[in-house]
Amino acid sequence: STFRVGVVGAGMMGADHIKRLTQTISGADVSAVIEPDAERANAALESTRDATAYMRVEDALEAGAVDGLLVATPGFLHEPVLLPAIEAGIPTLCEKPLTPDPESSLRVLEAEQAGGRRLIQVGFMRRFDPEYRQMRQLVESGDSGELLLLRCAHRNPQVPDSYQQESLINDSVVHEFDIVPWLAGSPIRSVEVKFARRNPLTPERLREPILVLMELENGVLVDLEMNVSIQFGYQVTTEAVFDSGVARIGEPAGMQTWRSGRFSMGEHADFTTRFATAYDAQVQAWVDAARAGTTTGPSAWDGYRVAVACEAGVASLGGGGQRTIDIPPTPAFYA
Ligand code: ISE
Repeated sequence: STFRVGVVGAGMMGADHIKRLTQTISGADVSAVIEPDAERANAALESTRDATAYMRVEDALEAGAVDGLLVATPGFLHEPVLLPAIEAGIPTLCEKPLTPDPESSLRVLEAEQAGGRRLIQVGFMRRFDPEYRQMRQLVESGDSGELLLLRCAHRNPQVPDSYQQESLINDSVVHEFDIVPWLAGSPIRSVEVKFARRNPLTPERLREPILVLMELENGVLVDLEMNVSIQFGYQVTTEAVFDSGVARIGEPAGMQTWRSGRFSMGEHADFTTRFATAYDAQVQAWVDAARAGTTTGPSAWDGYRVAVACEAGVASLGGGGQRTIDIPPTPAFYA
């Protein structure tokens, strides 16, 4: 039978997921849209087959209207949705971050463990991107030798008014805090933020681009250029330096054009197209696992690890210099 999904939050991400669940994902359908804003809720309902709108997640749970929840509200609204979902034993795909700080992430972990089984997948979709997966395989295979360095760039053309200085870490670098240890097979030991010369096109309230330096437990050194006012397009690249070779992902792909003395290729304008394949694969993997009664992908523990890294990153961004990161060993429940 069809897996009935309640989508919580019908903003940009929620609307994108509703479209994906309705048109692309097999074995699932949107049965509920949980969104207090009537205008957004109605717009979202129009792109579903026959979903019902609810004001609060508790209402959808009590009505027995959902088999799974996809949470696409801002991070500070995740905990009040995750706790009742866990209580009701409902598998949940939660957009990043799990929650905005380590303390609230711990509360979610404790509730999940008390419930006795894993229910949460965190939306670190890069793990489902084909090129990231290839690079991870290359690292694991040892075909190019030992990994020494990762040189990352995360570039946005511009950011919305709601984006604040700390969003550089909590909204954007949050992705690298998940994917870098996953690629390199080693946790982050320290983080340090440096400021580049300020981009004159950066909004008044922000100071960027920044360079984020990470040292991993296994000695791999990582530098990340985080840049959110670069205008030309959306670009997320990684170069891996091995003892006897390099590998690159995230480069422009597709048709090449020669015209009027110029050579060009297309570039992405935002993350919905850059990571479209990753989002599709992520949501399909979540649905398949939930229907089989299991979980897959990044866990709530991964969400907690990243929240700890973000706290250190924000401290360094605020002038705290190099910060060490201490993460307790992974509990057996999440191993
Ligand atoms: C946004 O929230 C995302 O998740 C994007 O992947 C990232 O590139 C952007 O910087 C964030 O604001």
